[in-house]
Amino acid sequence: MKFNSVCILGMGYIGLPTACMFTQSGVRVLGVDIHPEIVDTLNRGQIHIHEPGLAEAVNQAVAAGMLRAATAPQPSDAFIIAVPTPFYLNDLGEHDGKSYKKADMRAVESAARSILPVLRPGNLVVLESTSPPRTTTDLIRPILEESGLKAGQDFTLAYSPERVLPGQILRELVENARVIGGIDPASALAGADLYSVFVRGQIHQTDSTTAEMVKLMENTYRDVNIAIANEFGRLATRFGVDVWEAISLASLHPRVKILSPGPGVGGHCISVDPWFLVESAPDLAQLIAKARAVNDGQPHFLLQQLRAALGGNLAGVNVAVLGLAYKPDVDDLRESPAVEVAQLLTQAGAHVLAWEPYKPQANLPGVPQAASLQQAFSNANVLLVLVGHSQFKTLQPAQVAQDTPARLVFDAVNTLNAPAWRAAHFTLHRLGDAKNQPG
Ligand code: SAJ
Repeated sequence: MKFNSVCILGMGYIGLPTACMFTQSGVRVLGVDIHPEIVDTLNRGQIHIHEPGLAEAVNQAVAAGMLRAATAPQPSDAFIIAVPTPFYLNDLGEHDGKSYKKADMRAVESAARSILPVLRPGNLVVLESTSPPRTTTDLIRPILEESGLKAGQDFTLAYSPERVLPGQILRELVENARVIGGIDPASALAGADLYSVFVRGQIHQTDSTTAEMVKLMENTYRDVNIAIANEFGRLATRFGVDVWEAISLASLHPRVKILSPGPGVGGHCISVDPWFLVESAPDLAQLIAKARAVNDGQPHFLLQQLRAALGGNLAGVNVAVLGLAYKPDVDDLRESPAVEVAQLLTQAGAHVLAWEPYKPQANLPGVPQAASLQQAFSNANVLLVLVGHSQFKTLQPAQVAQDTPARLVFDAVNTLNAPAWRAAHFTLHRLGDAKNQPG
């Protein structure tokens, strides 16, 4: 099947780079976004998000007349839905008296509905947004069939998850293996034809529900593995063990690779996607729900450990919080456990001054930010490292000792060179290390 034009709904971290990939292979793209200011920015050849290489790609695509943006879809050969699926923050599902977070499918639903007036026989529709199992068949299909056209007969319909890592999206979109699940084999084939326009990795065809599960399984697998690392950290604390030493020794086993404990799991994927399985089958997804609870509880565990290191009291302590991002060397604060730790500290009466090199002015409630690392250091009683940013790894402890009155350091991500900091007369605590406890 040949595609001359594609309409992509949702001009975010996935939709916009995907649009550029199509245009570079000669396919015209209409990028749809409900926010008029995003549409205007794109039509000027500019971008509203940060991703290496994207600004140039959009500029070229718009200048060449291959990419246009609009607030509503227009007739095209194929439609790709790439809008966000967050979860409801307050409206929780329930099972057995327990509360669960629920996926917010409103953006996906209204994107699908907006295609109705322009859906034509012979079209392909692909959902890329991370979604609970059976969304393509049970939610998208009935909406699209309100057009009077029949899926699998008049148009093809598929699900294809994105698996790219922020910071490397343009490369990974092309190189990563791609899974395309159709509501029938013809739909999977049409999807494979569409993505083979720019994908150089292998394209695997399957059914749509399997493809939905694959994406959720990938991120759930990682979440559960991080949860066990966090639980090992808690156990090590109980038994007087250094979890970092124990993890490196256990990982010498040829079939064992243990991830790292930390302040918790953040970002918009791994801390969210497991809930899509839990909400769909709470009676079955018990380990997954438990892993979420362990990871969500990690900021509280960290606070308890810090309190103990400070001799039992957080009130009135000046804490220099180093790092707010959800992981090293990104500017993304979404669902970041570091932000939660900072807020919990403020609630506990500590005076927080946070330094986030990638977002010095985030304006978060309960998280006063320093204008510089030096300012965060200047009046601190304790330095709390929450993210393994390169800037923190390369700190020189002898220099820091001159910049701060603090002599207590708590490293929640094992990113500092502990012997060097101790040699510079800092009292260094590490999350999950009860073996090398100072004092
Ligand atoms: N984390 C730990 N310990 C570890 C590893 C990570 O505490 O050993 C924490 C990180 O600090 C962070 C969170 O987990 O807070 C998630 O970080 P990550 O690097 O594991 O994942 P993301 O969210 O940046 O990207 C993931 C990727 N999925 C997998 O690795 C299975 C990526 O391929 C997906 O495209 C992306 O989710 C997504 O969009 O779903």
